[in-house]
Amino acid sequence: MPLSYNEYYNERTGLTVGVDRLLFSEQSEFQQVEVYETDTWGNLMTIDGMVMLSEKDEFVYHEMLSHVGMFALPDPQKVLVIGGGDGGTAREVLRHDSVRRVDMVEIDETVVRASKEFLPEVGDWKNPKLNVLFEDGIKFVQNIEEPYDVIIIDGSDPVGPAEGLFKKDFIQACYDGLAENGILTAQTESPWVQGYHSSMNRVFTALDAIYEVSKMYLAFIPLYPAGMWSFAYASKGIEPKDGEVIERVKSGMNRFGSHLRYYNEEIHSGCFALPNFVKDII
Ligand code: SPD
Repeated sequence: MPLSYNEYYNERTGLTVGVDRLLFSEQSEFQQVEVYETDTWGNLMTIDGMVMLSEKDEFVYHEMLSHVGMFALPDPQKVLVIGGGDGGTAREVLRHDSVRRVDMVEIDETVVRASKEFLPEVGDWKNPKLNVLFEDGIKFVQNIEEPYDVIIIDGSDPVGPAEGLFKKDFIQACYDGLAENGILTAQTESPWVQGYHSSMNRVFTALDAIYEVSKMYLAFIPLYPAGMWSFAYASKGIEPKDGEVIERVKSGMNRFGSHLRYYNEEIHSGCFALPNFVKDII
């Protein structure tokens, strides 16, 4: 019988992907990291049995996690990515000419090693502006000395090492580590998975309390539970749909929009529209 990878997000309900081979499997100090060759989605990385990315659909997540926040500022120079060990978020951030340095703080070197070998197109690893640090992102943000223009939280799900990324203390430390007009974006799980509602609610309650502006936005990612994914945008004052921001998105699309496969000006404006059942969660 052909092999399948299954991720169950509610007892017997979940996602099935046809698998041709297991390419990588390692229990690191933190988590079980695996990469499969699939019949439909290219190579697929999982952590503790949950899909992190596939070669075919990763562009949606990484473009949305990066550009929605990056375009909010006229000149983002210093960017911090917490997690993001596959390199996809940093790759998108580095498309912005104003960026001078991206610090990517990944707790688990296994993720970077597996990505470089089996998802080689995802990261822009040779870019001299990329600085990879193998540290605990939660501790890192507590000791930021030179503030960042943008902080992006690209962690795994709120179980295991990423649980603390959904807590108020961490969200406050990110605020303290941001420059005057700083922007935060974060992945905040699928609105269809009831088991994550309390984490989602906790994050948005903290963001509302700490940041001047906080909003949820959505994208459609086929290999994540139920295909709908939420993200947080928070800032010290910049509204994501201000006229100036929209103008910047337009001019950005002229510069590098042809490399993007999901994000565009219409998506930027539309992604903040939330269905009522999603509003109820937060
Ligand atoms: N259940 C999926 C959670 C995915 C969060 N991060 C993915 C990492 C991709 N850079």
